[in-house]
Amino acid sequence: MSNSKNKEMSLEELETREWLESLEYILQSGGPERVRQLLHDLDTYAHEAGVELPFTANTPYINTIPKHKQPHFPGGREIERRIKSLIRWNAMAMVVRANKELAGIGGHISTYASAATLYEIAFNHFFKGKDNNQEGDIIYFQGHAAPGIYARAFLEGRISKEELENFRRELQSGKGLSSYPHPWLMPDFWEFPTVSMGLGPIQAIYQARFNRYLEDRGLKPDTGTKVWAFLGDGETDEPESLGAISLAAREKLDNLIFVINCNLQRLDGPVRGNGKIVQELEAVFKGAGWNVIKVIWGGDWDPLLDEDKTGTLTKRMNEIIDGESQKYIVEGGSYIREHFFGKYPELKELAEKFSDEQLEKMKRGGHDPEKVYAAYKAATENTGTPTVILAKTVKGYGLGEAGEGKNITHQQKKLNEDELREFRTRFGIPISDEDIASAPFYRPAEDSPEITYLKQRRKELGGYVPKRIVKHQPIQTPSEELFEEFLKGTDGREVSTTMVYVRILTKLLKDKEVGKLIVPIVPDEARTFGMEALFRQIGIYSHAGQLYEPVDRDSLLYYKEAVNGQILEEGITEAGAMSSFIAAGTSYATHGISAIPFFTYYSMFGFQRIGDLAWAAADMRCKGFMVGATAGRTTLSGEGLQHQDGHSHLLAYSIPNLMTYDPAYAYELAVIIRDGIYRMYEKQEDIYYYITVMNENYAQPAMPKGVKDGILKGMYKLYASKKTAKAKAHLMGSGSILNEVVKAKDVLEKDYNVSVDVWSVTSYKNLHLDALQTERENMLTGNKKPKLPYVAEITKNEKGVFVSASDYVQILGDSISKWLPSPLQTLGTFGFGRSEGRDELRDFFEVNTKHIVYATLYSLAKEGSVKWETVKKAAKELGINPEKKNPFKD
Ligand SMILES: Cc1ncc(C[n+]2csc(CCOP(=O)(O)OP(=O)(O)O)c2C)c(N)n1
Ligand SMILES: [Mg+2]
Repeated sequence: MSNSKNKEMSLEELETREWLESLEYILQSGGPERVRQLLHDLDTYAHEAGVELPFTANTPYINTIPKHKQPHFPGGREIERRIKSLIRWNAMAMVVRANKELAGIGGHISTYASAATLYEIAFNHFFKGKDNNQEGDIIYFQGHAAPGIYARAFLEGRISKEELENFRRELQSGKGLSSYPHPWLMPDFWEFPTVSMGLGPIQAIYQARFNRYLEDRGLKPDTGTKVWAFLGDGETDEPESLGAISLAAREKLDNLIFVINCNLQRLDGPVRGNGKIVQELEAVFKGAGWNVIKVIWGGDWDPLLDEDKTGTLTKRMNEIIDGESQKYIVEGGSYIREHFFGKYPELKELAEKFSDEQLEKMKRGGHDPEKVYAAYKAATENTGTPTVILAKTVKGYGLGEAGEGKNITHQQKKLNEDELREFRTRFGIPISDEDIASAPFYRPAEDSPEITYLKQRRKELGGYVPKRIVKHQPIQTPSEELFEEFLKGTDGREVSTTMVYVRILTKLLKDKEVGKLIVPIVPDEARTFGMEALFRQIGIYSHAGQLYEPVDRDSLLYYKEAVNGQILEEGITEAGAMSSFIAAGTSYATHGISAIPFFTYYSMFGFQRIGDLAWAAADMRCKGFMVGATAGRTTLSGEGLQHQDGHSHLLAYSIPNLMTYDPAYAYELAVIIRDGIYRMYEKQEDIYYYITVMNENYAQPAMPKGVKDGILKGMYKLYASKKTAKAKAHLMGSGSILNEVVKAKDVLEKDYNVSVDVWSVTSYKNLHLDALQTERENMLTGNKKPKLPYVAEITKNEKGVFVSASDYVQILGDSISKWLPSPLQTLGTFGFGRSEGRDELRDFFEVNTKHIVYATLYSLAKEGSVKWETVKKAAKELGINPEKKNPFKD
């Protein structure tokens, strides 16, 4: 190197030193805020001068809260450690015992083993309970950690030994415990199903937002309740886990805390072997505007960090990748010395003060109660942003040779005697060598210091968690009068069921009793459904209010955002909107407020897109109305293959407690919605609703007498033919296709001398399930005089053929054919949709008038009441083409 180069280098060094000294001076004289301002100004200056600065959203790979800022730990370290050890033991034992009893029954040991400290600090110091009418925290426990939560409840005396014994054996006599958090199965215990990964985090975000909504609308006070979501680091791969985090920051949800257990492993192996999951998540959450607290190193590392004057230790911490971190756990002390500390002489020297055993025992942050406490305290006191705690832990912590840090650990369900003994000794569980093989449960005496402490802590925090309590009172169903106008028909005025639905919703919103409880939810489609009048009428909820003048301020229906707005306009996120639906639909339990959500969306983007959330809603005993608009494969014209829905009712069929309806007329819709409110909110049934509404305009008829019961049960006779003829047909229609059926009746009666009765089928699911249940009952009771299912009962005296047509797949109609008095010909819309007009689509899918007429004549010919020549002639007259494209395949 030349002399001048040397000189240049030292000049640079000199310059750097001068700058640093100035900065140090500013720090001393003006404090951190002034430093921040100065750096910001420098940054702006550099940008303006065209200097591109490298972007990083990361801080060094060390704890966010340094030792000197750590608060005093108020708990009893030793007693809390003993309690935690007992819970660890029982959680492990319940899995081991269950699998001994019945091989393959499953369960997870290592998830809780890694998360025990994260939970115990929260249980002993943070989670608020619901006693004395306190609101309590809302906690999403990681599904796979369930054994630990049960084991704690066992120590608390809330779960018996027998129940622990029946972990994953829910069908045993005596109570069992469900594998994961399922409110459906344990309605007094679990509140939120989390085990389908990703659903917990997104639901927690919208829950926290819904809490704010209730507060801003004056439906509940702000009591400082926190929403906690515990999730795995592998779980963050799910799009739902991270997909809504920007909303949480935008809405300033400082009532929300994510705790991500970064044990670096998922099911098969490392989460980011070649990178660092903690750093990756830090950047993602920081970028989205969250308060990020990293808890990486335990207190054992603090003295080392103190001694590290050159920054080499931090540098080394920054260098290592997760695959290496995992290896340190599996290989132990001498390996850590050689491979972690051995890289730099300063670190090697630092490590010499410690034995291999000491190095091996140096904890990760997520296993250090004081570090975790500090993080939780900071999170609960943080204002203005949501917080995520990224806690580094070891998967299978304490399992030793049985799986600590090993790739197989997630699936480990069995420990041999040696491994059990080792576990026992490591955590000091008072179980003798003779007893160890059976991994017995252990609960100290009721008056032991452990039980006393644990109970006292929970008492001070407001009672045990998790606990699901339903506090709400039944509400009065809106009066018949409110719905009366919809029963009268429209006197020839053509309106769609979507328009009718919006009108019903509008009236409900004005109702004294239920109006304020209605929560309209839309994912950016309100205008599509003609709901924009609601914007102005009830406002769009926005915590910030409306900070701008909307461009359409002069119009009657302007886009009004308001702090007390009632509509949740979620933007283009069906998953988010569904999460809001769940928060609202379960608020009768979470808050004791019977919110009635109406989630209106493009029916195609419902169950198909967010089916798993709909399943979780069912598990949670969620209530409310999912309203699939622009429904019907041939009714929604033009939109084509991706939009035209002919199967959402099939998908909805699969959810056991979901009521589904495909109504055709205004009065049907009105009857169904009123009954829905009655059943869910007055009678308090744990069901929810899926109703499709269409955008085809037609005259809405008045409600015939005596059909209410049939509408609700799923089928009623709409028209009885006045014609007498040899040929008799029964046409069944649903949704807007019922109109095609009615037209077909006229053609058949006029042109082909057939007597036709028309039936409106509002719910094939109801009919089918009723039939299945009636038959089951007949069979199990060996009933010699079997009861008839509803559909069989109402059709038993009918003669002639049956033909059904709907805008949905044929299997719905076929599902009830067995209970009809004669064979059924089903027309439906199986296949891919097309961009086309309504008439063309109906012709393509063979659900229009002409195909219904033809199918009826064909059925009658098969039956023998119509001649085959008539069928041939009709085919010609109607223009039936046997060579036509097949909608199943084309
Ligand atoms: C949607 C979904 N996909 C897959 C699974 C199966 N599964 C259960 S646990 C697990 C790994 C979990 O890893 P992580 O989130 O890191 O949790 P840890 O047990 O390590 O705390 C997987 C893939 C699931 N429960 N849900
Ligand atoms: Mg993990």
